[in-house]
Amino acid sequence: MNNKEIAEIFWAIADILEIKDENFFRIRAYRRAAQNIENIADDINVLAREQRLNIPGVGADLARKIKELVETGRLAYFETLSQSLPAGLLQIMTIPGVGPKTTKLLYEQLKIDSVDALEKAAKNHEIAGLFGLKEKTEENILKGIALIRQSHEKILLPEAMRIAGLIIAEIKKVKEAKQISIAGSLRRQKETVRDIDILVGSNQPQKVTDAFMRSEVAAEVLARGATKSAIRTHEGIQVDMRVVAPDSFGAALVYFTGSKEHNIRIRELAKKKKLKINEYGVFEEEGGRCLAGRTEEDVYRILGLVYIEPELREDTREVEAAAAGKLPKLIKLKDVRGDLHVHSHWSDGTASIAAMAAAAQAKGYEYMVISDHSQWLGVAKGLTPGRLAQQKKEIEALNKKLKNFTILRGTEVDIKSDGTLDFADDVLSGLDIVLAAIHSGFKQSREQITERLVKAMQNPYVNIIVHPSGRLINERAAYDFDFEAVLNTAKKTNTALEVNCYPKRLDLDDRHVRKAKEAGVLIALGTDSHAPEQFNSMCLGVSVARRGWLEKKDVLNCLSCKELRKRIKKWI
Ligand code: DGT
Ligand code: CA
Repeated sequence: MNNKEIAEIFWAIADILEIKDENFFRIRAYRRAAQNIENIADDINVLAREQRLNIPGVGADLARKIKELVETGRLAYFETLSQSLPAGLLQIMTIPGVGPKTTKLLYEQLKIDSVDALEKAAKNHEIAGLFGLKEKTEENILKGIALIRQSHEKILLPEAMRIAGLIIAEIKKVKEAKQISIAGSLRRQKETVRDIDILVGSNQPQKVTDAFMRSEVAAEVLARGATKSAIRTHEGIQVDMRVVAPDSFGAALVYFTGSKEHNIRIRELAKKKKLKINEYGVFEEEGGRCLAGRTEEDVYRILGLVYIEPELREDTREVEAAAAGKLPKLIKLKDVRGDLHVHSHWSDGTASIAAMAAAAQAKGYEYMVISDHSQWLGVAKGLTPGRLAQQKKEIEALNKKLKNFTILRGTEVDIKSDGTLDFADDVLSGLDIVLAAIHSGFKQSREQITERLVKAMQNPYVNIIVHPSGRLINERAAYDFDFEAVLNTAKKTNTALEVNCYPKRLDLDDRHVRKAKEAGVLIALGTDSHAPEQFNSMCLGVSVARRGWLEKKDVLNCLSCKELRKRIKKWI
């Protein structure tokens, strides 16, 4: 079981305990542990095996439960607890606005034990009148059910960025809006976000709020206050907007960008300096004089810190690094000089190599790697060695014509279920660069998958492992593998690991990336473009890289084409 699966069991336990009116502190303990298990980069299986389960919020009892889950894949306590409740009650609790108390009431009074039964009761107006529940509650329940059916999924970063862009364009038209920014997890560029947060600096909140409500993306107004309002978009996404005085904008931006944990950390720091920080500014504890507030830079400076980029504000040692002047100089999109993962219509891409090269050149790149699939992947029209040789002629002819741009000849060679590669070494040796990936056997054991990846990296021609964890956001969890072992081998064999920029992959994720950097393993950014417009997703990979603390020097494709060729030489 991976970290997420174990965390989900803890979340579920907390929900069940809440329905059962159990001790508040116990419930909170499970939620805290679940959150921390989700947030750590370390593989919980490794931690359990090595008796290193010193995760915040995980005491002896929870550690025993984690061990049981890791060793047996089951938890007797959870099974017994689940059986004590009808299964549908847990689903009912996920409906917005329906908490454990209402769930319990509906079950005890109306025997409602499933989302379907709840929908029926709300439609038949059986709920209004029940212990103070109103007709409005029925409406809200029906809306909530529609919402959870429509999107039980988290919002992907590019979708949230698109919607935020539309709203900001609308607010920009209001001349009284002096400063505008995204905030929250979106500004921190998390791979998925729960909602969109927008912050505006203005002395005329009314006018700004009007523009927000008028925006074409708004389907429904959820709240409208003097400085805080919220809408729901046609896609069912909630957007919160806050308007603050321009003099407080910087302090408010720090506060509403978060993360909550980062805010707590800087509040502690302020306290040590006898200062008070909140969304209005930084104040002297004695006397209350305001020392900073208009810009984020001012706020951090008064606290004795250099500016901390939003992507780093996760309370993962960034405050200490800022105090010591040791923050990384984060990679930027413009530092990227080529795309390392591109498909053409030779395999499952939609466009010719020439069209893909033109699109890459339009992005300002010096090179791209054509990495069409290998023969085993029949569904993707994988290339045989014969077709790969034909492709070579086309690429060589194009390279002769192209100015200031090089098409590197590569492959995305399949790592077969026994860990052997889909092309023989003499085929691989003729290429400029070799990408290797797993496309099957996701359910193999942890040992088998790890062995496959390790074996692939030990091949003298493999330069990059692409989408190393195999996850698809909202669809498929990563396969189980020993990331530490992969990092060790990557380091030893001079193999880079990819951050695949495809919005549903973003694989490796930010936490893995940080570990790779710490282990001295290079990261390769690849869009995995199958069509010219997909080159745009490089910015998502850059966001993951930034969240993983990467600098230009940590990323393979910040090198020039010449330097790249030199760097990828293997030494085993
Ligand atoms: P999300 O929306 O779950 O993807 O993540 P965030 O970080 O955008 O969370 P959200 O929307 O609940 O709140 C936005 C920011 O507001 C959050 O990052 C930090 C700040 N914030 C919210 N609630 C609290 C709080 O209770 N304490 C502190 N210190 N900050 C808070
Ligand atoms: Ca948010």
